[in-house]
Amino acid sequence: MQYIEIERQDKIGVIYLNSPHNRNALSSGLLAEMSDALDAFAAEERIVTVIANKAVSNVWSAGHDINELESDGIDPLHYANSLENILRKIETYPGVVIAAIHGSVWGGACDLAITCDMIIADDTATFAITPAKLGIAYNTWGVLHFINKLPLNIAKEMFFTAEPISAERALRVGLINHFIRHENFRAKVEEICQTIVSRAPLSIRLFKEQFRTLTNAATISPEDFERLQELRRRVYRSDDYKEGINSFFEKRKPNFKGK
Ligand code: YXS
Repeated sequence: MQYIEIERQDKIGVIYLNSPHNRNALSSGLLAEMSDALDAFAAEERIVTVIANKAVSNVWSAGHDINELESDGIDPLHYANSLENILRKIETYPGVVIAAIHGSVWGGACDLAITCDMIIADDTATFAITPAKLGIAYNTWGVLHFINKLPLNIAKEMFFTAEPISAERALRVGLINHFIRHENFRAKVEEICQTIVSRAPLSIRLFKEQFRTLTNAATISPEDFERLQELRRRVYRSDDYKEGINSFFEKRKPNFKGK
């Protein structure tokens, strides 16, 4: 594999993000390999899958691969986007998916981490959701992930400021399950995995599906859905979105004009 490494330990599967040249950016190539690994672990009935990064990197993932963000008037986060596909695959995985976070987490990778069933982070971890930095029209399903996981004011602060929050604060606000000093991190992840492996797998798979179905039960009218889509369309067709993308590659601050 070119972008990830995988390990198998009895009923546990481990996916290591391993694309250091672009800080584990969630490229379609990396996401395709992650998707195949999740399919293989599900077929092998691995009741726990861990998504981690090699400790050598101080970035868990830099988020969606910005090179692959469409900016020609097409929705960059449409339903069939490879990141959206992997989020749905994590949500429907027949077992527990744990994000083991060492280093910083950015943008769509933050959505991926909170879509996992649990997050265990060490003292180097930070979390940022960054569409406002790039002028991106985040998708409505993605916003719902943060509403389901966080107090509304915290979710709003993260989206409006696009600033990272520390692991300590992430624990206080309930974004992560455990905040572990780096030296004890691997042992804690292993301990939690082994506890889950020791429980009844059929019950675990039932709970996973019950949580997913009930969590996604938010209803909005078709008219409201279309209205939000139109608001998103105005953003992803804006000059600001193009400015956000260009500023990243030109390594300069964006100059947003609100149009
Ligand atoms: O210049 P080279 O070729 O060496 O490449 C650089 C970066 O361009 C590349 N890289 C990325 N490439 C594609 N997509 C990315 N998201 C991305 N991030 C980084 O990796 C090489 C090393 O980057 P550099 O020099 O900045 O590394 P660093 O260690 O100084 O800083 C690490 C980061 C992660 C703090 C920094 O790279 C960074 O701020 N990256 C962008 C984080 C971000 O804003 N991600 C959001 C992506 S868009 C997304 O996820 C959603 C759609 S949304 O924004 O809506 O949430």
